[in-house]
Amino acid sequence: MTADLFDDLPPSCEAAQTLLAPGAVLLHGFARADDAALLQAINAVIARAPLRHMRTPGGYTTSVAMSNCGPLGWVSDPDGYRYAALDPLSGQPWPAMPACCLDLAQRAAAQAGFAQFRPDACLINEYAPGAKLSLHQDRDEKDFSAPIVSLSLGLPAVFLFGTPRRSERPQRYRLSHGDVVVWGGPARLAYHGVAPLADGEHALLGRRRINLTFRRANA
Ligand code: MD3
Ligand code: FE
Repeated sequence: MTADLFDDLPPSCEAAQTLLAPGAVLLHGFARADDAALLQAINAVIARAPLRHMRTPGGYTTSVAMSNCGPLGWVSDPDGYRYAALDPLSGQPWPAMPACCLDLAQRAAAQAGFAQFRPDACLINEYAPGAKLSLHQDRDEKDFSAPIVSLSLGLPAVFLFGTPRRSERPQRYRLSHGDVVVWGGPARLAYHGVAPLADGEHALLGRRRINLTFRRANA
C-alpha cells in the first residue's frame, strides 16, 4: 500500500494542482474517487473494441496496446496516422464514449480553463511492463485551440515532457493512478512521450497502466 499525500485532505478541499508548464495543468488524483467506475466503463469498451498493437508507417508495431471510444478513433497502419469513425478490426463504429469518462474529461478541462471542451475521440493506451511511447507531437487533430485531457490509471509512469522543439531535452514527471492532466495553449504542441513502464502490481489494475486521452479531432 503506497502512502498518498492527498489522502489527508478533507472532502471539501480541492485536490492539489500543479502547473507543469504554461498550458499544462496536472490535477493530482482528480479521478481517484471514480477509479472503479472508470475502469468498469473502460472494460466494457475494450470488450467490444479490443486493445491491439498497431502497425506504424515506419514498419514497427507499437509496444503500447491501443483502442478507442467516441465518434472518432486514432489509428495507425502502414499508410499513416489518422482519425477514423470505424474500428478497422471490426468494421463497426467505435463504442460510445462512456458518460463517466466524458464527464471526467469535461470537469478537468473546465478546471483548467477550457469550459467548452467537447471531445470527439478518446484513445485508450495500455502499457505492460517495458512498453513505452517515443517522443512525439499530437498533431493529427484539426484545431489545436482545443486541449487534450489525459487520465492515468494503474502503475505509475515516467512522463517525458518537452517543448515544441524536438531537440530540447524533456522534463520528467511521474504520472500516478488517478492523475489527470490538461494540455492546452502553449503546451498543446509540445513533444512528449512515456519512458518504459517499470514492473509492479497495482491493486485495481494489476501489472499495467492505462492512459486515456480525450481529444477534439474534428474542428
Ligand atoms: C502533451 N499518451 O496517446 S498522456 C498519446 O501516457 C500520448 O499514454 C501518453 O501521448 C500516455 O498521444 C501521454 C499525456 C499527454 C497526452 C497528449 C499530449 C501529453 C500531451 C498532447 C500535447 C502535449
Ligand atoms: Fe501524445
